[in-house]
Amino acid sequence: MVERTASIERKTNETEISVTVNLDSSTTPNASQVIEISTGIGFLDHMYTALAKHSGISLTMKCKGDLWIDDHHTAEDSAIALGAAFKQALGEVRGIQRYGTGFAPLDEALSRAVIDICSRPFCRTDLQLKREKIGDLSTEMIPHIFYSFAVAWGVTLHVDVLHGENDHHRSESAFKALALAIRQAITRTGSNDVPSTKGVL
Ligand SMILES: [Mn+2]
Repeated sequence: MVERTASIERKTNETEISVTVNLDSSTTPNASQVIEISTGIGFLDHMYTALAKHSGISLTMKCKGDLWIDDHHTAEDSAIALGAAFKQALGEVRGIQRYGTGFAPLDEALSRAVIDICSRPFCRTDLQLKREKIGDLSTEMIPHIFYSFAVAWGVTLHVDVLHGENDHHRSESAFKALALAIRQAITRTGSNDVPSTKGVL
């Protein structure tokens, strides 16, 4: 099987980003998962690292953004680039599970993510984060990251934090739940079937 990979370069006046993904690095014999993230925002690196690790992909991401303004462009554009990389790596939606559901606890926090790789960009989140920031990442950017990622990839995504007191835990469990949902949805079925009654996605 050919490994599903993509490289994305995205440059604007606000950010300069390179992303590479390999969706099959944890399922291909003798391959190893490589994760190297550098966005300049420590907590964002932590979230993308968790997302990559638990979705079973290799991910390298370098982002130089205008952090002297704030974290907005870096957080948004890195999510757009990551979504674009998934879209490019998958190509035509064929021979994959398509739907994925993930539940991930982190101590007292529990999150649920449901994804449909369907070319219908939509995102709804209910995270109820209370703090202004976690590290150097504004909490208002976290739902925006999920939104930007989902729209760039062209997936329907629902992410809910069901329980939790600690905002670091709530956020991290949400990213891990998304990772588990992605892992399931991109799993190859072994067929070449388009997983839709329409015959096309
Ligand atoms: Mn953590």
